[in-house]
Amino acid sequence: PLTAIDEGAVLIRGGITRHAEHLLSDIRSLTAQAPLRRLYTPGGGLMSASLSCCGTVGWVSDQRGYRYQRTDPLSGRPWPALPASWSQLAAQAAGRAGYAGFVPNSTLINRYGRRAEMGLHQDRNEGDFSAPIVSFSLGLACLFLWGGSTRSQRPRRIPLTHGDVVVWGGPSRLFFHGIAPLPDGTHPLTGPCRYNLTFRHVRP
Ligand code: MD5
Ligand code: FE
Repeated sequence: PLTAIDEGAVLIRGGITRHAEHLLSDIRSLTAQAPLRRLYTPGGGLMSASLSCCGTVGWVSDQRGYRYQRTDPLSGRPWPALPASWSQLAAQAAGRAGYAGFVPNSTLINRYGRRAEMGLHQDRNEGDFSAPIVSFSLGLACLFLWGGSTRSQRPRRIPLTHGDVVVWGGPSRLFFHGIAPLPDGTHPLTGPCRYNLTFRHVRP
């Protein structure tokens, strides 16, 4: 079932439910190579969600700013490769949403534990805004905050649950968005947390 949530943004409820175990087992092996870690914002705040990456580049935040880079700052080594099955699932979701030919070269793995959240922000370090971003939700449900093109627009609250896929492209690509503090709970496959995978095409 496809739902348009905005211009260029499509929600596919349960789009990856049948791949959840496989995705979670890949997450375990990828984060054994590049551990989940909490990052500092350039302003000095500690983010409440933990992050890891795979692909030819990964997203990094520190005192120097936000950027994509080829190596994991924790190890100095390249990020783990983006699994071919992940690229395939992301491309398939993008295709269903009307974005043919999506080839991700980076995936951010976000882990939200108890009360973790993500403040309203835009994703603008990718350099290529013609490509959509594809998002997979796993584990505990959350409230997604969907703003507009300006920070001052009051965000809509959209529940995202285990197995949901969202594709953000076109006019929605640079909209403000965030995640409300994760409610308490446990999920049979992830325990007390939510994982979010975002597939991106980053211009080198
Ligand atoms: C999450 N992740 O569920 C959220 C929301 C992130 C992030 O925001 O940057 O890792 S996934 C929704 C999303 C992600 C990227 C871009 C857009 C929406 N968008 O262009 O609207 O962990
Ligand atoms: Fe984002």
